[in-house]
Amino acid sequence: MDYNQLRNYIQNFSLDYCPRGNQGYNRVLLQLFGFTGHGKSALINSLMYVLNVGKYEVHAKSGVISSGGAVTMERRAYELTATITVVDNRGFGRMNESERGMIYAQLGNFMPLNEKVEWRDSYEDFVSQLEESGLDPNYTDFVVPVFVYKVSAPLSEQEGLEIRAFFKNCRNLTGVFPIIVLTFKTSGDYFEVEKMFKCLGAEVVVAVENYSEEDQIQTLGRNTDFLKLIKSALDHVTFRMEKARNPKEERIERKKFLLKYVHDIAMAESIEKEKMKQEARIAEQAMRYQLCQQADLYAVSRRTKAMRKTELEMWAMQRYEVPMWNSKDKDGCCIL
Ligand SMILES: Nc1nc2c(ncn2[C@@H]2O[C@H](COP(=O)(O)OP(=O)(O)O)[C@@H](O)[C@H]2O)c(=O)[nH]1
Ligand SMILES: [Mg+2]
Repeated sequence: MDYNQLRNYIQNFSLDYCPRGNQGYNRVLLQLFGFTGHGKSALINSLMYVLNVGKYEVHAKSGVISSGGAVTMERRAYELTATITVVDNRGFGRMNESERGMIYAQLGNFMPLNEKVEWRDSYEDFVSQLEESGLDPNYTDFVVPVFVYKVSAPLSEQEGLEIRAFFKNCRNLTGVFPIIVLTFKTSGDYFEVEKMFKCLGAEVVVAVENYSEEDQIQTLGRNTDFLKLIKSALDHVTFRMEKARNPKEERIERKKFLLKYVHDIAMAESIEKEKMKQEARIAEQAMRYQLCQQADLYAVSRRTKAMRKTELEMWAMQRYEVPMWNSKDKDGCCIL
């Protein structure tokens, strides 16, 4: 497929053309997620710029606000074509367990679109949010997770392990292994980073240099990278749509996954709290025991001193017939 064919294929893609028809799905939802500042919003603006002929426009606000926080605090949907929509999810700082739960909830489409995303970190809040989403369920979106990562950001071994587990969960949740988009293509060694993500199990890694207000010159290669990204998402969709699907059942499965995930986190947290309480109790007991021992030793030493004092007094009395050892310390013992 040459450039124009690729672009037309994407523009005209419809789930109705899948081998078994749309099976109840009516939209492909490219769900972007990743660390704040890695270029999710810039990627959306670039995709719009490449797909819709015209001048560069800022659709998704990009950059960091003066207070230091991220601009994107809500899930916002942007229509790329009649069938494909891209979602700018709320980015995360450093992935902890509860942030990950919220990302799965966004990926699973259990959080409303175009509304502010509040991180819920209690089990009860999270479950009630899932229940609320059931009032207006969305099971007509075919979700493709897209992980956006800046080439120039280093990843520690520990973070790599966490991301590997995270990708696997994303795959279990959506049926598609996250597509990795490496941004800032020309600012680092993207081959190395691509290799690293492939080692973490990634199937598709696409490197792009996002367009921006300052840098809008389109080239064939740069545009093709963005089209390749969408094409590989559509290939995954077509592959999955070859099998019989049931959107309602798949949504129920996603919900079960999420409930189990947050339940396991809540259990692990309460076990951890109980363990900490137990350790504090043991430490207190040990401290008390030590204090008792010290008190005992002190008592023994007092007794010893007292005995020596008596012995010496008796000895002095016998020898000189007068008490010689009268000076006492504050505890009443003779100073020897
Ligand atoms: N040079 C360059 N800058 C980029 C690229 N992607 C994003 N940026 C810049 O990085 C900053 C953060 O990007 P943004 O899209 O807001 O990140 P988000 O928090 O993931 O949405 C913005 O100033 C972007 O213009 C890229 O591929 N190349
Ligand atoms: Mg953003």
